[in-house]
Amino acid sequence: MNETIEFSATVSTMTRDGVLVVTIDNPPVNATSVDVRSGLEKALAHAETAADVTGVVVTGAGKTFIGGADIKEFGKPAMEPTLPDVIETIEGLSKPVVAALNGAALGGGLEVALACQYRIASPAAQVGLPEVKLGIVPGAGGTQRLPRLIGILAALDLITSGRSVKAEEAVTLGIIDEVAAGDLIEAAISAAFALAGKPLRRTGELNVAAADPAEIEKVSAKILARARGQKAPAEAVRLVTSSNRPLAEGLADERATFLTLRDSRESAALRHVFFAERESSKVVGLEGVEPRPVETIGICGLGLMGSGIAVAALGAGYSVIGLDQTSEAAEKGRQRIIGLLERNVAAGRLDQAGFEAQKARLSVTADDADLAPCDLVVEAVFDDLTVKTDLFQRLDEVVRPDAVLATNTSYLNPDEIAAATAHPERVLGLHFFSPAHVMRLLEVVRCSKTAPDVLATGLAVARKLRKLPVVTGVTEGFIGNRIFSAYRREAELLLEDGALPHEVDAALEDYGFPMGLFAVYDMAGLEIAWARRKRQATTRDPSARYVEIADTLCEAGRLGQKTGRGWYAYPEGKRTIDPEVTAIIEAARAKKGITPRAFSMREIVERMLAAMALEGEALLTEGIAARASDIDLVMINGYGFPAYKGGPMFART
Ligand code: T1G
Repeated sequence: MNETIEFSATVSTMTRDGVLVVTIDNPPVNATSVDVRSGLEKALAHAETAADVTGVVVTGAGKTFIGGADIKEFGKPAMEPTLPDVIETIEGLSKPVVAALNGAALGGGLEVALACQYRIASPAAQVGLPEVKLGIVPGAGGTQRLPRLIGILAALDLITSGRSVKAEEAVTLGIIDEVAAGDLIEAAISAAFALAGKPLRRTGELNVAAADPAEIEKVSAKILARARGQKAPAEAVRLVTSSNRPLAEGLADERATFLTLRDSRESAALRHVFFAERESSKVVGLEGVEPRPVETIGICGLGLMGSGIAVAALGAGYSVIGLDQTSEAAEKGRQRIIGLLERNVAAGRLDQAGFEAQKARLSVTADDADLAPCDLVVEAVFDDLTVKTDLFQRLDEVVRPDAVLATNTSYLNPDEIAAATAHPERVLGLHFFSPAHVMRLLEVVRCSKTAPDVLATGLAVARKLRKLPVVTGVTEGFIGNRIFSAYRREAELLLEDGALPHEVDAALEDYGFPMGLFAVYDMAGLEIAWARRKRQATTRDPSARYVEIADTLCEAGRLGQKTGRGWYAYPEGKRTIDPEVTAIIEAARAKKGITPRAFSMREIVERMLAAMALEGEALLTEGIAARASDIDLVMINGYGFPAYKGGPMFART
């Protein structure tokens, strides 16, 4: 190779066989910051004029090609050259430019690659346009060039879902030309060498393949329905479906749309969520603490929750030993777990070989002693203190003293469970959400005696399970259920003050919750909260306002959907407003002498948000949650709070 030329602090080149190899080195993800853009411009200008350069290869240092635009630069004044400028230079170069995708090419990274004349990837590479997940549309040609390469329907799917695809699928779709079998850079240099002097295939000059307008219409309608009023997916649909027009016109429209969305509240909220997710695993006091190694996970209680946890663990590569009270119950649990795995196979999420491998890593038993090999045991038995402490005391007898014990309790005090064991420092809470193999949120409960490496183990396992872990201190209901209780209480106060359940639900759904609170309540069943209220009755502040409506419903046997009636009635399974409930609410108001008044949707939402934020503040003051953004993540990933509103703590700012 020739000598290295540095065109900027992050862009350097070497020449080989007349091919200029341009490497972007801007850790952590080679984002296209201004230094990268100006370095690329200079390197490309050099390639254009240097007589000894016949072609160019663009690649990234480290494990990413280019992770996209630098999201931290959003909101700051734009600096020249812009990414579209650089991309125009790439596409207009008189010499072939080959993208050598050494890793993820996302957002602006894929847009750079799309403007190259040839794309070659290492097997580990992945490509995608995740912009909609940040509330924006691609801003450097993605919506115009991708349809030119792969057609409108495939581009619609990728751009409006934001999903990334692996190298093999990217070849099948036509996004990239080749997966390099051997050395990527060697292969890219050969490709550039072979293309030199030949007519260049410029993506921007290709025609968008004709597609069936009826099909486009159908797919677009589906996407818009799923977007629930979010702007970015709707704009992405508009830009992609109109890509069959002169490139310059499409690019100008795309850029203007991108800039407007970038400055929107929706995008600010989603960027907040992006950084919140990376922040949440940074736990004070755990820097440099090594997690304990975990290969085998024991799961006690193979009901719905335990089975879901087992499926998540098997999918992450762990061996699982399931324990239940009798061999019949254990066998039933095994069948349930296998049923869930089979569903993954049927849905195409798991292939036959994967299914066999996971099945082979699963065993079940009714004998405590069989849990001896476990590195971690998670209990998901009945939420009763005696049942759980008894189980943990039995586990003390059979598992190694350094194995970690986790309780999945929702409402019990895990400190009390830990205190009943021989080694409370190895106990923590892992609060999964149901169904545990689907829901991403995992509250990791730091008990008063939990050792740092035990907490680190909980986090490491959570990440391997591909969950989103949020650390919480001990309090009744942890972060999520504490806020949810405050939210529910406020909704019930609203009923007493004059709103009806369907009005509260309509306001919440209009705000972006997938389902209103009372509908959720009915789906989950009213009895758990009822039992809790009864438990708390003796300690409740008698001067605090208490709404009895939910108790009256429960006493009338209205426990939700499973009893056919709750906050709503369900004739033939269809949710309908029930005059009986309205009468109960009216009676409750009359009993307290409350004159009902009307509430606007906006007022309802404002009161609900304020109640959540207030409880969030309390959690921060008490040190239960480490940061406001953790609370946002919990509510978004466990309770249906719309991500594009940023969570209850972000929404109040
Ligand atoms: N900008 C700024 N910082 C970023 C970043 C980005 N695009 N991507 C990641 N980081 C930071 C992140 O906060 C973390 O920081 C560190 O990098 C490692 O990230 C014009 C408009 C590339 C797959 O949406 O999906 O292009 O916490 O922990 O698991 O159309 O990061 O260490 O301080 O996630 O190895 C589109 C977002 C932008 C890609 C790597 N691009 N990134 O995953 O590491 S918009 C994206 C990712 C755009 C154009 C537009 C992932 C990754 P810290 P990490 P990872």
